[in-house]
Amino acid sequence: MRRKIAIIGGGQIGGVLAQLIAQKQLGDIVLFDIVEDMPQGKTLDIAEASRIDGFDVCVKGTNSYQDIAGSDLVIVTAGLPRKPGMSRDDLLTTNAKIMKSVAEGVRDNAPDAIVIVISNPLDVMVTLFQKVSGFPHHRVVGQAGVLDSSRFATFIAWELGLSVKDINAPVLGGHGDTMVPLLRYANVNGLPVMELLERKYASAEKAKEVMTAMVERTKAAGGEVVKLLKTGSAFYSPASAVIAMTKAILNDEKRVLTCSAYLNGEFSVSGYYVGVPAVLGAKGVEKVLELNLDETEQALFDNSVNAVKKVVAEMETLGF
Ligand code: TXD
Repeated sequence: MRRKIAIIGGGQIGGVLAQLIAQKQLGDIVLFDIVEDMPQGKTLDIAEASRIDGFDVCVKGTNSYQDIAGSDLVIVTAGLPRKPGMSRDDLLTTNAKIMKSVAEGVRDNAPDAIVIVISNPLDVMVTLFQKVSGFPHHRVVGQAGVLDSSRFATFIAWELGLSVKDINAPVLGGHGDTMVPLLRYANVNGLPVMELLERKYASAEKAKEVMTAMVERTKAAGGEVVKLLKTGSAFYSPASAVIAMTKAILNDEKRVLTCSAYLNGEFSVSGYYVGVPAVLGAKGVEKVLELNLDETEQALFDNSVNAVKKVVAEMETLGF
């Protein structure tokens, strides 16, 4: 039987996602938005490429939550993006209102779905979706780490002149300015990136300087794109990141991907969604994999968790 995938929010990310899902034939698609006609227009446009791209899936645009009934997977992209000068946390008030209504719509119409949330501020929006929907924690997950890690890997590939395919560069923590790129774990098919940098520059000091610049660029990478686009935020790469998670879930791949997952004591955190390595399969988040963090890394991770906690508390004082 074909899978059914609902995308809530048919804006920049939602549109690219619908096209990628169709081209990859991952399932039938329902694109929902509150804006009248827009999701219908985008899906018509995508469907009319089916003969050219050779895909057979149904692509439907809608303004009615009833159309998402029976979805195996729901991807939530609804919410405003940043403008230049804004932090992700500045989106809290507006996007919390949107997320609450989305969670109610999904809860009432697709109660058995696994849900990937992508709207910002990410970890807090995942928290809110789970709270309002009442879905089990393992069925609600956020996308951030796949993209943040890909950004870090891209900068390392450019620096070393090596294929990005061979680079693993985990980024943990909340999806904000405090995220934690793990330079000690960054490797090129097992070879530590730090060692390759030291060899390239014949200087431990210079290697550290170059790595620090890449870490800082990774942390600010979302803002770098916002500054260039001026009217919105990144959308191609976030959509690609969601595709990796979608495949892992729908094909029960057991991939280890960094995502915003609910922590129940792992990494010494309980009761919060934060970016950590997780096993994604048919049940959603099947396991959180812990890493040994040294003192500095744990301190950076704790700092990032505290930043998430602060915004969750702020959201609660707003009545959500
Ligand atoms: O890696 C990540 N997690 C992210 C997240 C990377 C980049 C951007 N990220 C965030 O995703 C961004 O900060 C936003 O919060 C979301 C969506 O970004 P996008 O660029 O797709 O924003 P758009 O183009 O403005 O699209 C949002 C759509 C738009 O069509 C609105 O009409 C719709 O959301 N919208 C709603 N849909 C359903 N229900 C409600 N209530 C609603 N309100 C607005």
